[in-house]
Amino acid sequence: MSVQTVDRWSTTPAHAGRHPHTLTPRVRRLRSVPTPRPAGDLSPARRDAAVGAATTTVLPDPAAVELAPDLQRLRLLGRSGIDTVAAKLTLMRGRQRHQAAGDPVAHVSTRLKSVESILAKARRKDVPLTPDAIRAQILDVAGVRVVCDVASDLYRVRDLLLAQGDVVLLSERDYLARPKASGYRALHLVVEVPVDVRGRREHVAVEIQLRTVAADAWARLEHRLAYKGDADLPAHVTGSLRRAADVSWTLDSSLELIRAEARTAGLAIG
Ligand code: 0O2
Repeated sequence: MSVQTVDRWSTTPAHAGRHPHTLTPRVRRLRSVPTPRPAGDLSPARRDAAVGAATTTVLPDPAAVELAPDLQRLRLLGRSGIDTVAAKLTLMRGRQRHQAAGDPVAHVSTRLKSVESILAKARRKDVPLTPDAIRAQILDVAGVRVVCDVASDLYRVRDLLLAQGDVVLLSERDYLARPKASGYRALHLVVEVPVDVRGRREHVAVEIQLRTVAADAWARLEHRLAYKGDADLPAHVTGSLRRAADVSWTLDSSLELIRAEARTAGLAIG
């Protein structure tokens, strides 16, 4: 999984090949920005060069530098939370296969928010820039995305996960029952799971996004193109995205119907 400036969802384990305390490249750069010498110490030629360079230097984000150790600790907890949820999903899928109920999950991916992303979200939501406030209010530092073939399986996975006593539901948003204006459909849960870090038990929030394969394909494209309004999309592209959201819902409904018909006909689905 990438933990660089741009957050990415990935099917590889959250901790692959990284030391847990490693800073993101951006924060490492921020911390290594040299303190400028006062311009008065320099020769006139060097002073001119320094002034020119100073106008192009990107100043470090003081909050990122100040909060980096706490946010890295939050990310470390988040990584453990992701591992815990991923392990529970693996166990649950194995049980379902064993009970011949069929694995409800097509694939799983995970994402850990970068320090920059956590801070950006805290600022956007007016969360005070303190470690406690960020931990209490930014609940999607750790993300697990579960993609299923059919919509009813999203609820089945939710129920099976929550049936495990130590998975506590903090909140649920059903964008399947009430799609977003963009056409986005998914079931979002924020759960709390216990993790043991250096002999201490902690409870960590993990956001679980459950989507169908069709809704996931749509959302990944829409996220790159339009989500959060970073780009002004031409009206015909926005229109096509809207229509594609409807088509993906039609596909999901058809797949659901086929599965119900197969069950009624006593066909094994596997
Ligand atoms: P990432 O890296 O994909 O996780 P906010 O996070 O402020 O946008 P909120 O209220 O915290 O919103 O949570 P919400 O809207 O329930 O879910 C946010 C996440 O759901 C986003 O995460 C997206 O992954 C996804 N999402 C929500 N709405 C849309 C949408 O309209 N289109 C698409 N493609 N995805 C959506 P992040 O943080 O954007 O990034």
